[in-house]
Amino acid sequence: NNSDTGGDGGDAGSGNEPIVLGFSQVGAESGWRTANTTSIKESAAEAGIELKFDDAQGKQENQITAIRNFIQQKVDVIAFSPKVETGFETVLKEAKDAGIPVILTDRAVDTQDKTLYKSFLGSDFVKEGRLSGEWLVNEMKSATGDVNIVELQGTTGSAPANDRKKGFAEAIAKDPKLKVIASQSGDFTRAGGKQVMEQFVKANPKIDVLFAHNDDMGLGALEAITAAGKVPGKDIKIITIDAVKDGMQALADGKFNFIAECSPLLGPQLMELVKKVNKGESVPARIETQETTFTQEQAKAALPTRKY
Ligand code: GYE
Repeated sequence: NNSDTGGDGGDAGSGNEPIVLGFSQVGAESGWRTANTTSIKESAAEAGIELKFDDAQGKQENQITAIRNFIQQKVDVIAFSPKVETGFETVLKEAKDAGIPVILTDRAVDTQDKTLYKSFLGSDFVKEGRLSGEWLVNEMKSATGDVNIVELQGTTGSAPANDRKKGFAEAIAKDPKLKVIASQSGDFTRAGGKQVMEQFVKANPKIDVLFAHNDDMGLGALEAITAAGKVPGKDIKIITIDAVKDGMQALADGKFNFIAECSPLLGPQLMELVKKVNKGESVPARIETQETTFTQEQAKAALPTRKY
């Protein structure tokens, strides 16, 4: 356990004192993020864990400050969803030196030293990109001529943007007529998706497919596509990732064509991990979220019971 930190909460979890968890959230950029925040807050309350929640409002420096504050407050466990993959090494070392275990949720960091965190709980983003690409390869198997694809990337430098791009590129490489003609970040937001898609449709007379790294950017892009006189889901096929309610609705309505699911409901598994690392028990270094994919028909069937 971490009772050697010398903090007042050093015996947390052993008696009446609740475990104190410091959680640094990236921001509130998407429907996914909102559902993720709700899941974490609700699960902490259910598990009897005292949550210190910080919203970094999309800024890495705010996340670093929040983590430093958690260290100073001598919380029992720190968890966070790192905005980008690089630049967290120093603050992770500070947590380790203070004897406070860290759990990564949702997004990974790119560090050599794997002892800087106890576990990484989240999705396989490369797989999400690959499943999206594989669907497209099959969908376009009898198409003739070039298939022009535009890509709306997530936040630059984030694990989901890097990995989804990679997985998609690998899958579509199997069919040389599938060509990514433009690829740019829309920062995982609706406004970003709309703005970048406006530029895409202006610059490219023939766009057959949009691959958006999340539902929100795809939803923003719908407006740009319609404004350009094209029919989303028909003239331009749309693939997204997440499967939040608004995305699933667009899929059921025939405006999107395919979604690879990315579950934001990480709270319950995170609280289990928090309890274990607080007791000093060993935990798996990597815990992968279970996910599926949705076609338009599958979205229609799933929507009535979809929780977020
Ligand atoms: O796909 C996107 C959100 O990190 C998995 O971040 C998460 C991504 C999610 O803004 O909608």
